[in-house]
Amino acid sequence: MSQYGAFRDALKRASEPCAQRLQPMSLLHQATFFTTVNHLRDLPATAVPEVAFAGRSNAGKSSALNILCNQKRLAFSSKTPGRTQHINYFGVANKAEHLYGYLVDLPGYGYAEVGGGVKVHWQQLLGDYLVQRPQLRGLVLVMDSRRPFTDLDVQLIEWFLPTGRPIHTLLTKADKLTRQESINVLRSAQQTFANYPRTDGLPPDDPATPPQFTVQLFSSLKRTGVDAAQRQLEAWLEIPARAIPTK
Ligand SMILES: Nc1nc2c(ncn2[C@@H]2O[C@H](COP(=O)(O)OP(=O)(O)OP(=O)(O)O)[C@@H](O)[C@H]2O)c(=O)[nH]1
Ligand SMILES: [Mg+2]
Repeated sequence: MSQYGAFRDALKRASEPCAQRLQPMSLLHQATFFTTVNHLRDLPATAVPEVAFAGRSNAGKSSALNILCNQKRLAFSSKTPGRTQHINYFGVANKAEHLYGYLVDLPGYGYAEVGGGVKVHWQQLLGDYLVQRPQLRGLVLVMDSRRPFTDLDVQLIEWFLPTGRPIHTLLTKADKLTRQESINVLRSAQQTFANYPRTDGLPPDDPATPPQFTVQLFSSLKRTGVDAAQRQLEAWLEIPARAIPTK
């Protein structure tokens, strides 16, 4: 671009109304810990939207939350499976303290070492939360891209389907796959979801209807897929649109 062209573009940008000069940074970066819940009766009595992260123990839920919120230790991530044993709430608000909603880190399932009583308690807590929480706008299903759709993942999907709410799947630890393996696992996951019927009452064959099930590759280590996942969360929490980042 000529010097004059760059100058003219800068002038044009400066004369745009503020609302059009959107921030590329996600409001999710401002997320803060809100509360930990150990019993359904203690769930916050708020009406704001919630987005829950569910998946097998060790799949990378807490790590994904930390990366999406650009914070090192917002949610506890650990090499020890079964680390998140309660429901943890993180609030997303703007500078004017308008609360858009909560991100909810759920206890992982399928961790064999946890003793009977405790396991039953948190699997029940998880299931009841997912099916009974009217504020829940969508589910982020976190699956290790090397082992997606284990029996418990499928059980969770089938259990959640009758709620009619959308599922966005993160195929995590994509840094451990080759490029070809990533392509294959993404395609195969999309095909698996295409076999599920729509349950949200929207017309299945209308191109204008947004899909109920979406899938993407993700790596907390390499920060792959962060922008796409943030945009899905922002849409569910009804956070105003922001600019497409310039590379
Ligand atoms: N290579 C790689 N490792 C990851 C990634 N995401 C998470 N991990 C590792 O996987 C382990 C489990 O991550 P967590 O985020 O604690 O998993 P979780 O799903 O919250 O586990 P629970 O709380 O037990 O349900 C940790 O050792 C992380 O460092 C990733 O994208 N790439
Ligand atoms: Mg965790």
